[in-house]
Amino acid sequence: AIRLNQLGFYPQAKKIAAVIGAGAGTFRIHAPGSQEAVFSGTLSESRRSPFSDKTTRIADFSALTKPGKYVLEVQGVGASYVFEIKNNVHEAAAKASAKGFYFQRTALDLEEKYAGKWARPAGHPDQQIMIHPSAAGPGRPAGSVISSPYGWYDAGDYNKYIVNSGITMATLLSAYEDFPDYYKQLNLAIPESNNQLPDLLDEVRWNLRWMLSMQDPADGGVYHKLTNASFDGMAVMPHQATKTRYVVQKSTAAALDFAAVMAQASRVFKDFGVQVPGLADSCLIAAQRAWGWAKVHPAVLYDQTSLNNAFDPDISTGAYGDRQLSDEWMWAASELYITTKSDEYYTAVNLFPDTAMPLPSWAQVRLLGYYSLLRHAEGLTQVAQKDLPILRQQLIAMADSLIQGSESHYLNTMMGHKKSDFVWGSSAVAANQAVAVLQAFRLTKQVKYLDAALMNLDYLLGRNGTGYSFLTGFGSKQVMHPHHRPSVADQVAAPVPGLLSGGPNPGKQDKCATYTSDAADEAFTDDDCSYASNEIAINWNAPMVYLTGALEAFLGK
Ligand code: 9MR
Repeated sequence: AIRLNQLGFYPQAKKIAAVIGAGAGTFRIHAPGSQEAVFSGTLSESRRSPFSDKTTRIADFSALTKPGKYVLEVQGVGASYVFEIKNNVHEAAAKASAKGFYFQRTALDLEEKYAGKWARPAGHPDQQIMIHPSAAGPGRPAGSVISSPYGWYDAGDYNKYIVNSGITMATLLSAYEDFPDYYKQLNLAIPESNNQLPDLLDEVRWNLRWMLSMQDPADGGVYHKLTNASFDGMAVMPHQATKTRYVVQKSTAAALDFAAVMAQASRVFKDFGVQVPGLADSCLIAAQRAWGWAKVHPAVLYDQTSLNNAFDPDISTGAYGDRQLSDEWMWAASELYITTKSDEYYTAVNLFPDTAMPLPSWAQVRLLGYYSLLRHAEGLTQVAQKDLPILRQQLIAMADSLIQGSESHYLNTMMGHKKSDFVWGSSAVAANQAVAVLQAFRLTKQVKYLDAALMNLDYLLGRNGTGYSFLTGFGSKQVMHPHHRPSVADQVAAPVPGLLSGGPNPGKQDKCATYTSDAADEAFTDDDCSYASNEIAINWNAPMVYLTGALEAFLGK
């Protein structure tokens, strides 16, 4: 009943627990095994979850700053898990969530010295990929074969999707652009750790090389995904999953997301011309060609139903079928403009059609471009200068509206004000809200934004309606059975670490029998049948990397 960040708290930062079902009264904090209180306080007034109707009271022990191990106790309710107050309290989580991408790598043996007990043979070399009839083009007829190796598995399945790689890569590259000093020293213990590139960028490069191979050299178009015709069974290790793989139809969303990522990657890797000669130039050329293809094909949607009506074999894996591309245009234009400083990209698209500031997701990438414009504001040309102060204000207003109401909220988080926060992958909503307010913190240095980001990290690590810590391998009440094929198939009891579970989703599209609640904030089951609430995915891990890295960079010592 006592929900708190199960990893713990920074000595100098805000410290909150939410106590479910508590009456008015006090709470005490003591060392494990001791009865001597080192801190005591009064619980807040009662609040109510609008979803489950449960009541909570908030215990605020921010004033306890002394490092150590503690237990929080409330009479009549019980005691919390043991938690710590210490410097760098999220360092291990920051490393593990980035290392989670290493565990998702295709085409590489995961050796024991890097992967520990999760060592496994390489899966999916992806050097013999069929051109699906929907993807046929000059020089690449249906049934011909291309090589498209490397990259990460998208999620609990073994396919590789350009659209979802888009926001994922942007979030990781942005973490690097925002915190280069932090990432230059962060060692992820991956095979490339001893080279001269920051480890996070080595990891990004693994997927970048795959993405580059998804562009048709003939016309610059980008295949929407590389996939089996249908999902594999659950108890299959990567190297055992050997079904035929295809690249399917090119799409405008894929081309634009690809263009945006390549443009951003180009400027990031430009600083490493000695380590990765030519990569920055290759990325920029690839970005410009994809943009050129999109201009000629501005509205080619990926619609799996129509594709299956027209071509064989049928494809039934993840669609990532966005139908609204204005935000993809804004994002690609922004990134190409920032990297090239050519005004033609800035003016090619209406970057500010209205004042909406929608939270990023795979289907909504407008803010990825806005974050980048603000990040690089100082170096931009005249054409952008009139817009930047307004954009800055809008971003701050968005952060303010995310924060608004948190103080009286039943968890004291930004997450969970609205039922619509609990979508498929709700953990990424919490993480992306935090990334948004961290942009406001970078712009203003107002601590309320940093606090709000920390509150949402607390949500992900235990202060939530389920009581789970959603990052595998971390916390006292851990997710043990994510919908993640290697974790199911590998005979190791613990799941692959550093992966963020999707989190509560009242949609329950998987129809698993083991859910115990219909409430939006509780509709979660730690069962590998639950792809709708307990899968893991690269686009959810990436904002967790950003959030934990940012908090360590700002609050770690
Ligand atoms: O994250 C995606 C979510 O927004 C969609 O509602 C859902 C259904 O289309 O698909 C999710 O993405 C899945 C993808 O299609 C296939 N790999 C696993 C992804 C996470 O569940």
